Amino acid sequence: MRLFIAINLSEGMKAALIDAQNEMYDGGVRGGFTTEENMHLTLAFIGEVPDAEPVLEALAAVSFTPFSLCLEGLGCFGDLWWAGMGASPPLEALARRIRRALAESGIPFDRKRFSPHVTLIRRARGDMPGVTVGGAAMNVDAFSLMRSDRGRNGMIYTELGRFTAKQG
Ligand code: 2AM
Repeated sequence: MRLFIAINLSEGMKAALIDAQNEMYDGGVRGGFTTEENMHLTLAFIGEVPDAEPVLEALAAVSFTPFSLCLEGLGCFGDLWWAGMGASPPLEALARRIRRALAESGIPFDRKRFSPHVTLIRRARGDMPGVTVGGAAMNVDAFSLMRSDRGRNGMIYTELGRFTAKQG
C-alpha cells in the first residue's frame, strides 16, 4: 500500500480553495482539479510499504500542541498548481518531528525538503489568472496517516490513523 502523512483541511479552508479553483476555471484554466475531499497538506510521503502497523506505531510517539495555519498565495511546480501556507514554525516543527520518528523507526520516506502546499490542479493548462487566496485559517489539532489508491475516477485517499495534539 502507498502511504503518506497529511493534515486534512477544515471545511472553511477547503471552501476557500474551491472558490480559487472556480475562479481559475472561469479564467480558462483546464487540468485535473483536486476534488474537495482530496484536498490535504502533505507532511511526509512514505510510498509503498507492505504493512501500515509500524508506521502507526512510529506516529503514535509524535507529540505536538495545536497551532493555526493560514492560506497564503498560489504557486506552481511546473504544471502542478498549488496554494501555499504562510510561514509557520509549528508546522515546520511538526513535519520535522514526524520525519524524525519515521527515521528512528527505520521507515523510509521521501527526503525532499518540506515545502508546504495544497495541490489544486495537476497538468494545468492556461495562464494563471489574477486569483488571490489568502486569509482562510484553520486550527490544526491532528494529523493523519493516509493510504492512496488509484480509483476509476482519480485518487482515493483513506485515513488509516488520526493522531491528535496534546493541549499545551
Ligand atoms: P503533490 O500533491 O505535490 O503531488 C499523495 O501523493 C500526496 O503525497 C500528495 O500530496 C503528493 O504531493 C505527496 N507527495 C510528496 N512526495 C511525493 C512523491 N515522491 N510521490 C508522490 N507523491 C508525493
